Amino acid sequence: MEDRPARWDPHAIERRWLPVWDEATPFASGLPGDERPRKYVLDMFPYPSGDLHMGHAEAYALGDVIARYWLQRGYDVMHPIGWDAFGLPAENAAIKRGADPVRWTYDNIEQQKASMRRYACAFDWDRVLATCDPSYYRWNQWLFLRLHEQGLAYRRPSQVNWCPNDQTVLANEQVVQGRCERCGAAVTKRKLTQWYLRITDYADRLLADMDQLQGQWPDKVLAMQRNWIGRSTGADVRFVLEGRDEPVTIYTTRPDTLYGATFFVVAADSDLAAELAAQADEDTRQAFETYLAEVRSTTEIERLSTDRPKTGVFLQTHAVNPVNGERLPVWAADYVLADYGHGAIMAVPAHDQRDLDFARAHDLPVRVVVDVRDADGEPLPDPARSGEATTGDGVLVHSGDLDGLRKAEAIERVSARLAEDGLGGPTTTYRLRDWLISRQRFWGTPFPIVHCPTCGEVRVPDDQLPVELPSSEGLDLSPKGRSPLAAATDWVRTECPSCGGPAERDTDTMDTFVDSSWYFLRFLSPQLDTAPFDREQADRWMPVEQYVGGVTHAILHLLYARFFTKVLHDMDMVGPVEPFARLLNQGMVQMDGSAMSKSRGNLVRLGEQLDEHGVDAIRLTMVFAGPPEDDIDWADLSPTGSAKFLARAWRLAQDVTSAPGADAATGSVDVRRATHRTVHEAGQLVEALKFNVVVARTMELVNALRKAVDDPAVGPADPAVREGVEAVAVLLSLVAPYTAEDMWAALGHSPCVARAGWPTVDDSLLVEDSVTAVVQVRGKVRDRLDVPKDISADDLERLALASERVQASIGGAEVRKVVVRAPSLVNVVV
Ligand code: ANZ
Ligand code: ZN
Repeated sequence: MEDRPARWDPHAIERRWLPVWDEATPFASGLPGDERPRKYVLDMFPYPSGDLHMGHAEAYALGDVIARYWLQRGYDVMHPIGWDAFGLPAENAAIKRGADPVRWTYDNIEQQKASMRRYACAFDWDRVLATCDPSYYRWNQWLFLRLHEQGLAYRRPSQVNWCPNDQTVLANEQVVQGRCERCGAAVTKRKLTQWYLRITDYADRLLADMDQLQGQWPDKVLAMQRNWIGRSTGADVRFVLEGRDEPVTIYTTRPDTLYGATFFVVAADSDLAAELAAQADEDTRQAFETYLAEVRSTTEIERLSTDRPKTGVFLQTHAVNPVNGERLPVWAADYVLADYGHGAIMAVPAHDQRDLDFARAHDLPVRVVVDVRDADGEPLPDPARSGEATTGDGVLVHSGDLDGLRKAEAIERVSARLAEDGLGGPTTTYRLRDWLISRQRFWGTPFPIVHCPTCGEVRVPDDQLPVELPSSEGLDLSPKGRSPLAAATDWVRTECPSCGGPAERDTDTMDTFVDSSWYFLRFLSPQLDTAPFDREQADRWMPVEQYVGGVTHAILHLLYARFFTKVLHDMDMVGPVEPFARLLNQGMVQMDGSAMSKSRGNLVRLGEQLDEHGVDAIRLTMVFAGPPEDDIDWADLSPTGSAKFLARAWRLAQDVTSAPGADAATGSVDVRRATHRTVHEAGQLVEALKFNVVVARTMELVNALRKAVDDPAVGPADPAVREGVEAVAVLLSLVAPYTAEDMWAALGHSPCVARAGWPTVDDSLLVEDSVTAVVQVRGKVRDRLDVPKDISADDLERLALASERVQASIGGAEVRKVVVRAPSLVNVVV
């Protein structure tokens, strides 16, 4: 017999079980011949920026509960991990410290991997991938070529968001309140030729397919996706501009207000504004140029804000209202955006607040065309005087034959008529823009495109993939406004795949969101070298059953992954149109009320916490802290308390004296009830993602079992106690795997407890067989009776009337009626 330690020593049991698990690989998945049903559980893969931090510790503890649960329930669970390994930090480390981005990245990956192993993450270590590996990004390039063939990837010159500090292009999504998401520098605009993916072609499906996610993803995330796509329905209307052959189209959500248009506005930074200004007189041109320079330095957020003074320049020309022939002065202004709708609007100051502010600032007329009333039926004050535009529903006035119609009817009528007359018609607009994927950086996937002076843009043939990055040695990676790859002249100079003549490689690299848009598919067959992933495996595993990750990725990553999945579906490469069936956004780990950061000085180091309290206590603390989606504050938590609980649970396993396999049915029924109820409820709670409650229930069971062991009437030899402690070991295996494994061994079992199997629940032990019946006399409660749950009304009435207390309160009075609601209530009327 092996010597058992006298107390729970977290570090000793960590040392003891890690090598055993390395051998046993309990989380290997998708092995040939495995016929268990499958589940794909996925944690968002990390960026290898350094060692793991408290945020990772929380996320992986939560993901593990789910993966380990389904494994116990008898599923073949795929729970892979990889690294989102391209991106700026590696490159910045290279610039600052001369580090090789390749070395820097792989060193960090090794460090994180070692920490994940120690943290006992239930990952399938045979599926690991890193996106910076040529064997991965080769398939980024392959997918890009397929998109390019379909016209879904294209290049065009455009005004792009430019970070003057990082010297790179930013997607709209990466501009937060006018500033670079990474470095905080004020973002400016620049004209560059860039690669785009045509995600706008999928706008409608990205919206419609959200029906499948309703109730499975957090509502908040669905709302954010919806807003980002920003579907708006209205009408296009064509206006003739004096002195211009081509009419100009505007987009409006309120075609019913056409008769109320009193001026016309074009976005100051649009081509149309420049064209109209060029035709105006010298003074106007001057004024326009000055104004445009100001506008260029204003962010989109500022431009759209309602409480800014409304500035603009009159362009000395007029637009003709197609419904009544009125001449509307044309202005250039910044509150109209060049890239929404058509970059031009009809202004209806009576019914649009921004138009009204502009009209009042520039003395333009205001004409009410919808009679809007308040709740009492009184007309709202005249916008021209009140300064408040009336935007609600009402009846049309001053609007020709629309007069008397309500808003919705008028919208329909005008839209239809515009379409008949070839002047526009109903249309739908989106806020979503095509996805800009060019980056002028080194550490990313090179575009598999060659620019040839004769053939133009030529795709690199599939059999020449991957186009590998050159070595960074000797390259100046510091930002210069063009890609550092351009300086790798030997790499850039190549042969045109089409004509064989001299040509140049594209020197941009892809946004790393491309890498993460399909990595969940690569996990299915990470070594495959004939395709990005295996269709058969995709059929077997997709969609991901449960995705776990931070709410910071609520919009972009999820939108792009959804987009890629739809494209791959259309290419017949994957069945489902949505990649992630369920989504859990874990909360943030904070310290003293704010996000942990070095500069704030409130950083809690995971390694130190693990050294002090042990892995299991930290994992348990993370899971027990609250509902997984809530933020947690480390300052409020008690890893010491968690450790104490684990020691108590562990001690129980040491105390059990019955032999493995003892027949629990011969043991204490009360103990068995507690065990079976806890296991039953724990299963439901895990599936409802209420992991903290699972821990609470497990704690209750541990307390009950401790009482039973210490109770001479039950004692450590009772087989029901063994059954209970074994159940605790399995429940704890979801959260505190080392302690659970050690308990399992103490109970006489061999590893791994992770694969022990979920205890079978005996339903008969779940039945509550007695309930409390309340007996009232004259409306007052006089007694409470413990009665069988299925007692009949007659029996209950007899029992109630037999009660001494009930008899005492009836006294001599005559019983007029007895109302019985079995099994819980008896009402005696006297
Ligand atoms: C006339 C009108 C009358 C409007 C009225 C509103 C109320 P959403 O709902 O967000 O899609 N608009 C159109 N293009 C614009 C641009 N490029 N920049 C700024 N504003 C633009 O907004 C559509 C409405 O925003 C459109 O309907 C247009 O103003 C304005 F009583 O047209 B509306
Ligand atoms: Zn060529």
